[in-house]
Amino acid sequence: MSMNYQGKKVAILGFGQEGQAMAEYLLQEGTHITILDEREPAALGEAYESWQGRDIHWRLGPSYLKNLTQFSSIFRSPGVPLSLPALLAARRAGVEITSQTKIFFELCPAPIIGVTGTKGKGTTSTLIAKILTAAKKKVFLVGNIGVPAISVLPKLTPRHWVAYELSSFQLQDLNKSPHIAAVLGLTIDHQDYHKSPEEYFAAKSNILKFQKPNDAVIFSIDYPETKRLMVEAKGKIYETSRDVPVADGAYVAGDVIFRRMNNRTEHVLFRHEVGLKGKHNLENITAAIVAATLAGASMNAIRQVLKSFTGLPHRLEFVGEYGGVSYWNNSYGTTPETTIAAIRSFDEPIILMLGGSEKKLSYDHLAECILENSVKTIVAIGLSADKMYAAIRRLAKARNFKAPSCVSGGEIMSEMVKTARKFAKSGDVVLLSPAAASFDRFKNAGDRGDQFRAVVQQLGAHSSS
Ligand code: UMA
Repeated sequence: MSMNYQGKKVAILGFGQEGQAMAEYLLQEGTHITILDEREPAALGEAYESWQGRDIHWRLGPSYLKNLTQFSSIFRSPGVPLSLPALLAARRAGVEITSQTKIFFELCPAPIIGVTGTKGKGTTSTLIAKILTAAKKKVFLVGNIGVPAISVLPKLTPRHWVAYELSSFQLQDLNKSPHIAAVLGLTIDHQDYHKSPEEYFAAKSNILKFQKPNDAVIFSIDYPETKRLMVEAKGKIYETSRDVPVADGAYVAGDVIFRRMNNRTEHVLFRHEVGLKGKHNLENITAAIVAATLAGASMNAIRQVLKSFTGLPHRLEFVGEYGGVSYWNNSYGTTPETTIAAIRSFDEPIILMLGGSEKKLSYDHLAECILENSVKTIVAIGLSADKMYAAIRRLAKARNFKAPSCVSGGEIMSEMVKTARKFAKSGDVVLLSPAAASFDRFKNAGDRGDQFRAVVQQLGAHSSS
């Protein structure tokens, strides 16, 4: 028995990807499991159906948080806020509130490379995993990227590596830190979930807070909120920057990406040789170079992957060029900052598909970026677009600028793309980068991006026939 949950009465709170993987693991351990989820069986659908006949109990629907004190432990899924009053009350009554991430860190026999940041963590952890694979190391890519870590635990040995994308939701109650931690750019996000920006940054800091002196931490020094965490570092500090040379780490100077580690400065690649588009990706690339080097990857493996890897779906993904207009899917641009980074990646005139569900963020910086860059038309595709456009108009008026025009994209993706296409001329870019979550009109950000890609490709099929 690897954990003390055998024969215990344990609840799994949230039956999504992590909850199901946790249930699978605990069943092998002989735990008495109850599934708690706000969704009713019909809404859980496949997740409910496929688990019928297994030795678990269910408490679904509105009363799912009642009587939590009957459990000795509760495994919270990342999407369930730790600040739920019922959870806090259960903890006060002596119930252990834990998570899959915590248990994984407790039991993992392999060294972990953890990556966090407001954006870019998926791309960076993927790069690290790809480089380590190219360097002939055995590596598992897990976490927020969409692979519950517990599902790979039985396969791990001390000879493996784990590249772990960690969100603030997963880090929030962690009490161990990875051996190598990378903190990318931090800006404010998830104010619909976290109580305050402070709570969000505190959650992020857990990635380095419990490190040991022989661990390592990599900071993106271009971000004040990231730099601020340096005082908490216990391990050796490395830095990355896309603007200034660093003493120990990786950076960009002019057209060249450099690695400076162990008192040696080496030219890694020219910027144009790199497969990933966008200046913001230089932040991900420099962090991946340092992390992979610390894990023992060769320069050859680093160069090979940086040249060949062109990106993940929904993260500034090139979809196609039709009628001289190129279409880019940045559906994971769910914050103003990611949309700002995407806009800055282009010099061409942009038709920007903007808006989604409201997250109570400020849109002033986004407005500034839109006015100062090449956005010529905004296609409103979600509820928050009105608030965003109001910020743009307000700033344009104050500065005596002309605001780009804003048109409604309608309710469904095919209408949205058609509207964008109507306003695009040859040489323009159509950019889906909503600066907002997707829950008003789509299942999730992935669904929004998949629909965009499908509609655009259909458009391409028509235009070439
Ligand atoms: N639920 C409740 N009560 C609540 C909230 C949710 O009962 O208050 C239930 C829902 O009805 C649902 C289940 O919990 O049935 C969903 O759990 P979840 O939201 O934790 O989602 P999972 O499917 O377990 O996926 C989680 C991560 N989701 C979130 O953090 C919201 C996935 O990150 C991650 O890929 C997966 O674990 C594997 O580790 C997604 C994400 O949106 C991509 N992450 C955020 C982001 O990247 O911005 C942080």
